[in-house]
Amino acid sequence: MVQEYRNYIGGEWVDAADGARFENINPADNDEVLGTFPKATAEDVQRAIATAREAFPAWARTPAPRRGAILDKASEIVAARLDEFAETLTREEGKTLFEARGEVTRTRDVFKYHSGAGWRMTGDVLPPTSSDEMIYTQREPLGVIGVITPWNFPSAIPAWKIAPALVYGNTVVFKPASFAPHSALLLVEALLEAGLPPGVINFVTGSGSVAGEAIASSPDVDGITFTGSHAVGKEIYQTAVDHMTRIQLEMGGKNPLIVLDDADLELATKLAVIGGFGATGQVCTASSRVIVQQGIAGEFVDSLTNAARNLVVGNGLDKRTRMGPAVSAAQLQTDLDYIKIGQGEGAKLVAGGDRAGDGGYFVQPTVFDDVAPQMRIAQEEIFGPVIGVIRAGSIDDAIEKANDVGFGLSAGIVTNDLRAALTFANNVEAGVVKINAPTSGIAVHVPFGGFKQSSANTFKEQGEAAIEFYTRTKSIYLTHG
Ligand code: UN1
Repeated sequence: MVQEYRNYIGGEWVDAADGARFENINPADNDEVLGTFPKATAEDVQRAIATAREAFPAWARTPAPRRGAILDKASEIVAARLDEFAETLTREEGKTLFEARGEVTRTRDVFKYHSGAGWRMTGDVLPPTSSDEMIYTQREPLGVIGVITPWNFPSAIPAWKIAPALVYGNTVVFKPASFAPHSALLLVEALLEAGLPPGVINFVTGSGSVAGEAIASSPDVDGITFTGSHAVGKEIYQTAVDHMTRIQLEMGGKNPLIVLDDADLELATKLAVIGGFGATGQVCTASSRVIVQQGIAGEFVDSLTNAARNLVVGNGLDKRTRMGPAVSAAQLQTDLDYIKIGQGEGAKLVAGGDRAGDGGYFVQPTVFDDVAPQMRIAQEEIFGPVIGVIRAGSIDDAIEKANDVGFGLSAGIVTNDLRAALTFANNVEAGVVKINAPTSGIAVHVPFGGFKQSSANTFKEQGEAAIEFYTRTKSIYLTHG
């Protein structure tokens, strides 16, 4: 009997209004149905929003440190259930158990970090303009926040949106991606067990076109935070503008890793493998382009090719596995389509290029050499384990090529030349810069967000920057003369 999970609306666990459900499938073993989840209707989502609105005044009045204490408790619950959360994540999303444990550890840390933000919700006292005046500012929560999240980090991304939303006094309507709803449900369970009052969080699963759209088009939602594809992000933005809803969008990337002639070959290879094939390339900070200086290019391509061929692809629960499957049949098809496109464009396939193994959506770690900057595989986000190597001359040429895309999320360089590293850091168009480190992997206390088409360029998330999106500032002039 397949387990039937429910949504959480208005403090109750409920089915969709019309009873419709969808299946959660294991991408590494397509015969395994992990459970079914409600396909929320627009009406269900509207009820979730109404409940969040009702719960808002009392939650906003709860002292911020007390709100933070609930997150602190939730962090401890995540820590205690880490193995279970990680295994659930691997089963539904496909990443290796090692990667899943890393992600759930991040969730634990995000809750812990933001729990302290309750003590730091400060304002300013400003100089008076007359002798009988006092001027100060205070932070207030925005209201109801719609949280729409992707499947690739189904635990950490919702955590880093929901934790600041709650600690700053907002209530939440949370719509996770349909390919990994169980990890999302576990987060909601942890928060409720930690003592979050009913109605403060509402959990609705279902399609983006119905449930996501109901959030984006609602006049009763005060802020929407979204991570996902550029196409969907743009639709949400266009819909939300009708009500001037505050918006934060984190979208795609086509992140470059530059390898200079002086780079340590072993390090450069390792960073390309982590950045390009980590989580099966399904990371918006993935190194999908490696821009290599001519002097080291031959050696580097050999080394990367070798590493790609030796990477063990399989079920993420198996300890030998270094790369799991694509998340879905559609993502696998996209990966294979782009591999064909790359071949058609004249790039040189040097590793992978095909499906791997049976029973799941496995694809080989793939490397193209001789990629030209304007090819589609060098411009469009594939979201799979496909690295395109672009050869460059000088450092300036490498930086120019790095910037020659519509996206600007993350960018890395491998070099021991301090001057080159700083020239890169100052001139690359990206919100995150990594020197001798993988383009993917970010710290919980550091502002995160992209430039150009990678973001709405409105608000950063994570760290102390999160307060800007999740609160509004009131300026108070008090005359006491
Ligand atoms: C990371 O690089 O550790 O969806 C996180 C994504 C990004 C998060 C990347 N928003 O892949």
